Amino acid sequence: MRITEARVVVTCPGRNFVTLKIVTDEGVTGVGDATLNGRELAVAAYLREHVVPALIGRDPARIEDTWQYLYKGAYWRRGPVTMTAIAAVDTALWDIKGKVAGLPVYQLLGGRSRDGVTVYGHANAETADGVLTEVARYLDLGYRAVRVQTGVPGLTGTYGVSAGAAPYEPADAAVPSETTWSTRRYLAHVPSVFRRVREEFGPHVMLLHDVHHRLTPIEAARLGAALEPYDLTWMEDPVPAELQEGFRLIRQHTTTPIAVGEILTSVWDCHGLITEQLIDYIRATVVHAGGITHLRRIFDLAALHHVRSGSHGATDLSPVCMAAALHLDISIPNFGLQEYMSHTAETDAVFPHGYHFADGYLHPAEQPGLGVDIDEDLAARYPYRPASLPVARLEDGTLHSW
Ligand code: EZ4
Ligand code: CO
Repeated sequence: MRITEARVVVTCPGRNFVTLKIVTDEGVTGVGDATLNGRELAVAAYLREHVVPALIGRDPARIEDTWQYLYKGAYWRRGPVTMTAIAAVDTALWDIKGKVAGLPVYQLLGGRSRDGVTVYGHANAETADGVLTEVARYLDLGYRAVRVQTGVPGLTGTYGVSAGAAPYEPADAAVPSETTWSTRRYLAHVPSVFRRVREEFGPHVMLLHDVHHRLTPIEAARLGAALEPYDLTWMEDPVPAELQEGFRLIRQHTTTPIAVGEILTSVWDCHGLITEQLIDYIRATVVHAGGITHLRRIFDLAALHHVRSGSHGATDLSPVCMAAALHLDISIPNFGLQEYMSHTAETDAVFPHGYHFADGYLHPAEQPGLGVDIDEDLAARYPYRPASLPVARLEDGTLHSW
């Protein structure tokens, strides 16, 4: 079998997605997500100009060799654009291998290690009262784990909190919008929100919180300590992750578990965090960390060091990524949690998929391959719209960490 064509599809059914579709001479096809929020066209060009020409004529069965070829052959290693492009190829090749074998991809990865993939949903609201209503709504839907985010009194617009009832969509303007951030106001507010959520819902629901890289290590240490009475499952992205040593300081001061990794793209970006056991959950994803092949390598390293998976699953990760993530999640020994924000009906229609939610769990599709596809005719009806993530400034105008 040979690869005869690889198409890069850019579409915007409510938000932007980039998808690679690989076609073979025997008619078997595979799909891979290549979406990099706010930088979509950089990956599309990387694929079209530099990767697709090298794929034509290759044997799609050689997944590991193709990964090594694209990674080592580029000379320029790592980074989100490169790793997302490689991920798209890798994911599509696993899809093809599953279809050829007649098996869902998780069977190729060793089969099930659990019955379902525990997911967490997003309870967002401007106020603490509002977020109690949202948590109740998720619990009614069957969720066992809920991420809790609220606005901060005195600040207008907080990242991760939707304006209305719809799931929040942070890439909101062609040129980045600007928000204001105050660490003092934030730290003064968050513990009181979790006190109320625990009082209302008791000890059993798993609660999570995303700091979105906003604090310094000592500030994060203080927040972690302040949240200990409310028994969080994790505190996410407490500090920007470029400086892995920063996590050592947080670790010395709090037992609140730490999750990090949604912007990390390779095992070399997180090996210190993992091998020193500075984190509890690694949130790298199929689409941004080199595909199923490389993410499995990260998760295997994590398994040796008591670190569990907690993959990113916001709406900018397409149903193709989610399908791939679920095959890994169901098969690895050290699965922790999977983030899940359901997509809009328009997105679901462009990406028909076989995975489904039931009783707090997602279940991967049982059909051969990943169990997801892209309807290219429908996708063509939604042209790309430039959309960037916002930036945050301190009250005095200083550009803040992100
Ligand atoms: O900022 O998906 O945990 N989820 C998040 C998301 C990310 C966006 C970035 O593209 O932090 O909101
Ligand atoms: Co996050």
